[in-house]
Amino acid sequence: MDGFAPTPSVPVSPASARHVDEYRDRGFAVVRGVFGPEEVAELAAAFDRQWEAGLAHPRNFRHGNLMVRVAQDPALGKVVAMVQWPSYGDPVLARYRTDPRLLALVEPLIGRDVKQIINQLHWKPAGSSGAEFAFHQDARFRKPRECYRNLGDSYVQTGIAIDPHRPVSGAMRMLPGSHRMGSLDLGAGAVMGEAATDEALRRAGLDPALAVDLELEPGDVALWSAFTVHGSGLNQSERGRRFYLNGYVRAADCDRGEWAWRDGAPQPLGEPVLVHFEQLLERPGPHYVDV
Ligand SMILES: O=C(O)CCC(=O)C(=O)O
Repeated sequence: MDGFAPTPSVPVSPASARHVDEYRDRGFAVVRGVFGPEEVAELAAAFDRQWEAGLAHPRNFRHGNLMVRVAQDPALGKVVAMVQWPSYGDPVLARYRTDPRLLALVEPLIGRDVKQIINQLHWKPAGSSGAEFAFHQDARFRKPRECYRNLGDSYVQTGIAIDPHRPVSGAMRMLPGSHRMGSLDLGAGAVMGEAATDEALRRAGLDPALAVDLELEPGDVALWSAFTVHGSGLNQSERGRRFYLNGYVRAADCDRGEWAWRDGAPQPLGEPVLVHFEQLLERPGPHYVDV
């Protein structure tokens, strides 16, 4: 596979310096036009391949760290809600997970020795009445706790917009400044498939009026921290909303995850290592899962 030569240090441009300030100040940032239209089309085609492959499964499917979540959407019937770690089997998605432009965005925050603990595709098909995410902090899902140190500043989530993200298409909603509030009680229930309600924010002591819509164009990259409160609503537009998420962590602060860059050099995926699937070593083969 190409693209795995060591990457020279990417200088922090004024645009990326701005994203660092914004990220530290608000707990999230957007960098515009990181990927061009041809690259977005290449990623969109990869999403479509994963969708087709996912629909072939009657139930949730796991093979190693690859996890395909299929769901019965009340309006659309069977849909692929999300795929985790498609990059083991898809060279296009694998190439983007270690793209030097993503390193340039995260390096000022977490350095050049970086592991990856999220590699995930999200779909919100047009007309879906099930694809939504309750307000949450990603920190809740970084388990076992002792494997993740200094979560507040060692971990950066990124999302590449494949389609326009607008309030009407189920854009993310972010709570500026919530990244400084530590772990908040936003409930312990499911996040995927649950509504992002003002009530949940109020219960956690947050003012819903302060929530910000994260509007993205295809090719834009959003970044947010493990404690930034966020959620997203239904896609009520006429077009699907796809989002490619890659979550990175300073390697010294994490005992889990796949290497993404060592001293800035991209690291290909090989045999899967422990990320979130605790039975990886006992049950590495393909199987169906009831979640
Ligand atoms: O795709 C979305 O809108 C939600 C993403 C999200 O909340 C997450 O990955 O934590």
